[in-house]
Amino acid sequence: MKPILLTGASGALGRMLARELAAAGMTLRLTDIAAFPDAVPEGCSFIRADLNDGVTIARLAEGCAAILHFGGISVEQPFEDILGPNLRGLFHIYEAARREKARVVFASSNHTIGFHEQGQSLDLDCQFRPDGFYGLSKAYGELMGRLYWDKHGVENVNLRIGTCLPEPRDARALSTWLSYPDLARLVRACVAAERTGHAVVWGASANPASWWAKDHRDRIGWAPRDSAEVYRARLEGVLHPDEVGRRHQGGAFCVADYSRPT
Ligand code: 15L
Repeated sequence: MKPILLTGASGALGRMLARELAAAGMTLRLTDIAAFPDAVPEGCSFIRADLNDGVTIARLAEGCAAILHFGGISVEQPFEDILGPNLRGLFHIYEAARREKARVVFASSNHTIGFHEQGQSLDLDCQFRPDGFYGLSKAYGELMGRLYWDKHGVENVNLRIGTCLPEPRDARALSTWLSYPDLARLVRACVAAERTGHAVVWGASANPASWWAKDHRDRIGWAPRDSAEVYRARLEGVLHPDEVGRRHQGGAFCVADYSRPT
């Protein structure tokens, strides 16, 4: 079985995926700009690398069946900080995938659509409404996937991840929460799927309060099993202090540097 490259391996989701996917029998090549803080799972390797370094990324991807791209900046930051890891880095990932005929599983984000209002139901083809430079970089990533599928036949699954934490922490997450086990099963399904083409899947558990509807999950063969609803009593009063954060799906990310006159 060919190895799988996992970028962003030292982050919270990367560490969880490294553990779960290795336990499921995958041979992983782990990479991150930061050191890997855990013991490297048996049969796997870790190499420190910067996504800006296309030569190293190409070498890391050699012989891989898939690239699970969880690397890059994962929160709102100034444009200049996002540019290298999230835009140039993504180009290196896709060029490597093209060379290796590998599938890309991309950790996109709900912040691609963050300025849609809470309560509004969205399908996968809704308009991008990024809520910052981070969300904009994720929309760019999804479109990069569109381009490389249409032009080069590189398969890719774009996971529009909501709030992926061990437990939801506020009222917004009753709609956006994705449990760790649901994410691990989703990523395994993305690797195992026969054919994906260019696909978009909302990365959320089976939350009855979800704002997200149609996507390509049937093509991947995944259905979430967990639900944030069991936390409702504790969380429904935990609202963002700012009206802009309460009104929009992206929550706190919409508030950062917000200066639109009322
Ligand atoms: C994300 O994309 C972020 O990486 C994460 O830190 C959370 O804030 C999450 O979205 C969210 O929207 O809750």
